[in-house]
Amino acid sequence: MKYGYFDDKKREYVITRPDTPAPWVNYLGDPEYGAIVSNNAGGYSFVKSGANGRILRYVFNQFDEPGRYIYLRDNETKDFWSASWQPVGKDLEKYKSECHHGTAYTRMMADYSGIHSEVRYYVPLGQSYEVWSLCVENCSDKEREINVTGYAEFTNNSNYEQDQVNLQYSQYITKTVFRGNRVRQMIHANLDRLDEGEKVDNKDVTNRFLGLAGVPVDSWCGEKEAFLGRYHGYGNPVGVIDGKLNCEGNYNENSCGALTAVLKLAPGEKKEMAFLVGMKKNDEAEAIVARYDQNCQQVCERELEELISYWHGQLSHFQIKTPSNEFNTMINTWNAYNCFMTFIWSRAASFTYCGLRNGYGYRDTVQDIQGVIHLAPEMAADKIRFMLSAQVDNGGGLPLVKFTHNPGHEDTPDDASYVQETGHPAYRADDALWLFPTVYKYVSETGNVDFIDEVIPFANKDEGTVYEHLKRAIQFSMEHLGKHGMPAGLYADWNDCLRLGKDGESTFVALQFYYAMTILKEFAAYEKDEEYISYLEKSQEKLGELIEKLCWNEDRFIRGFTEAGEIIGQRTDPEANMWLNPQSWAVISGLATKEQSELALEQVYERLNTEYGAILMDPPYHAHAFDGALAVIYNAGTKENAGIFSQSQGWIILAEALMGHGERAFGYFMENAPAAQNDKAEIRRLEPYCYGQFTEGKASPNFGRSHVHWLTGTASTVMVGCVEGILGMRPDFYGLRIAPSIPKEWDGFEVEKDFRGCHLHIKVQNPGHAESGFKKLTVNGEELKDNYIPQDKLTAETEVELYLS
Ligand code: IFM
Repeated sequence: MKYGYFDDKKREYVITRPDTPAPWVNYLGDPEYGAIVSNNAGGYSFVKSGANGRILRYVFNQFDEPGRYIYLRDNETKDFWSASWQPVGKDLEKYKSECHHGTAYTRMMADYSGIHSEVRYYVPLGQSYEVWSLCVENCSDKEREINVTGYAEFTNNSNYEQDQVNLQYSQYITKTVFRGNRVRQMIHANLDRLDEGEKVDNKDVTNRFLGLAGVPVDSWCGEKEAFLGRYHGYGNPVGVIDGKLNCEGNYNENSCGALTAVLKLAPGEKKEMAFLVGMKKNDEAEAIVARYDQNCQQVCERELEELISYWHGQLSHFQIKTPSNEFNTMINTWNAYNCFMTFIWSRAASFTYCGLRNGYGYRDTVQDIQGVIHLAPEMAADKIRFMLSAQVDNGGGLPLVKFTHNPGHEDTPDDASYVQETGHPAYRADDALWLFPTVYKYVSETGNVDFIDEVIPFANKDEGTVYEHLKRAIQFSMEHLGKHGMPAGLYADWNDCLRLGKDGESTFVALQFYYAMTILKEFAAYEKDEEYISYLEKSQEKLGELIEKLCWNEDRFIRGFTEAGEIIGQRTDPEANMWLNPQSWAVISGLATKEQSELALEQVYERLNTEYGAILMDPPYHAHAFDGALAVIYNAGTKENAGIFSQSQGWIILAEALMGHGERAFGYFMENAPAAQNDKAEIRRLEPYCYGQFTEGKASPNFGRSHVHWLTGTASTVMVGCVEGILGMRPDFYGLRIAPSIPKEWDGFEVEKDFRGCHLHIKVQNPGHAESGFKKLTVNGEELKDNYIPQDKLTAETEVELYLS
């Protein structure tokens, strides 16, 4: 079933049926002011932190309520509806609507009883408040009097938990008043006698507002229950039914902002206005509303244009044209925007994450960076610096990097204080190893090899060059080896549900470690660090031999060893005998021989692949889980217990592509690509334009249903799998290799890529319908000897033509 379509020109997803199987949401704003809005206007806003800066209330797991509601009422018939289908939920035979989610804005159009409305929700670029820009038009042939009411449900406390559960406190600190064209909410208003900067019990007055610009306010309300009315709900608030709000504020109940304007519209006439919401002092709020009051339409138009041109500009650095619309729309717009959102928000705020995690997960964040390197490498570099500054001087990563991170002064998992504050009791085996591909990708994208000489502090004390940081990460793994001499599993590896312990060993980490040494050898060569190169060569050879000897099991790589020496993931195990990640990573790391790679990938295809992607392992744990197999707590076919863990899909795409298997690589992409399931919304449920953390596997009765939208490592790994793998864009320190792996049926494809200050027009031709390979490459008409373009061949506008066959 289909609920909408992609408008690729405008980079919008257009929802044509509002009764979607789940809230389909969009992200507005930036780290200063975040806002999430669903296709039915459900959602919330926050300043800096979803947990501690929450302005608008949203009740999780509760049918997408409340939200940024705009009600319309015909004062003659007393009939009312909303600018989004919900919350009033009119009969869809009579109520026609569209919701356009774009890059950092959402537009909703509705037509009902001869009245057309269009609301545009956005956060102006660089500002920390939000705008609900509204146009109401009378399309009927008689004059109409229409009440417009904007409703914003404020939290009583900026802390999400306090607002939701500590009612004996949070209700008694909040009140609202009216100020000309605004409802002003104050929290801890009784502290208003304090001087600037003074605090009582660390608290001062917090101010929020809902303002209306462009039209005069006729009536207002500042208290939720008075607005809704007891035994009423968001779909039939008494304030809207009555046609006039009570003009009273809140004192010791739930605060809200509700403002009504009365519009008299001649036939064909339209009126523009804007509701404004934020957390601002009274005079700042007054100035904000005033800015929109005179030329509301022009101001909003200009701000939206700025926003669109900023985001479209970011996406323009890498654009493709292939025979697959699904692939184009994901790479050009939606996967890319998804990558930016995970890059910005990590796992902080969505309809699944409420923001209570008070920091960045180390591995998640270092992985997320990879998804934006080809689009915004310098933005990525800043985050890489930040993550390097969260590496402990022993080389390990801080499992959780606090939002208040203070490089050089942090405590670590070795300190009880860190454990108590973050809930992370120990180091994880993989965290710092993610730095290797991420730093390598940044340096290769930009050619800025000197980056590795930049000095960056460690999290707890001291500082070192990026090169030194990477060496310490190697040292960390070297100092945490298990019984056989492979990297220990520690508290977890990539798989949070696999606790192999300090003497157990992880094949995945061993493969990451092997790969890390390959990368570091390249940096060491640049540094002319001969002694270290020979150390890495010997260590890598030894590790390689161990992995070969201990982990290859006829046609697959095992998953590791428990502390007791039990093998995980061997062919004969009754459960979890085939794991996805060790197979893909054996290829990505460069460890597996060609024969092993072919065999292992074939096993993945036969044993793990499904129509919605490859499952993480099989069969699911049920009766034979070892102590550290935490995945058994999940229902079979769910998350790490044999779910289709979508992040791993990116790695299998990459592995197949590296082997030149274009058909398979693209097949894996399509199986789990949101856009490719646009007509299966009733099965997938999640938005068809963003990735989810996992899809229920074949052991689930809901096979194909997907969960945990937007903020997932899937966005970046699939992006890398597609850009480096399928499209074959593989820069290194000194140039760009182009080695696509594509479906045979493609005649070719085109890429527009900004690269090191030049613009590349890349045309790949495939007349012989190969799935990979190389026949000829020309750069600005000059034929080169293979598929590698050295940096000195690049010109401001570089024409590249590659023949695969
Ligand atoms: O790798 C982890 C990630 O850090 C958090 N979500 C689950 C993934 C797999 O366990």
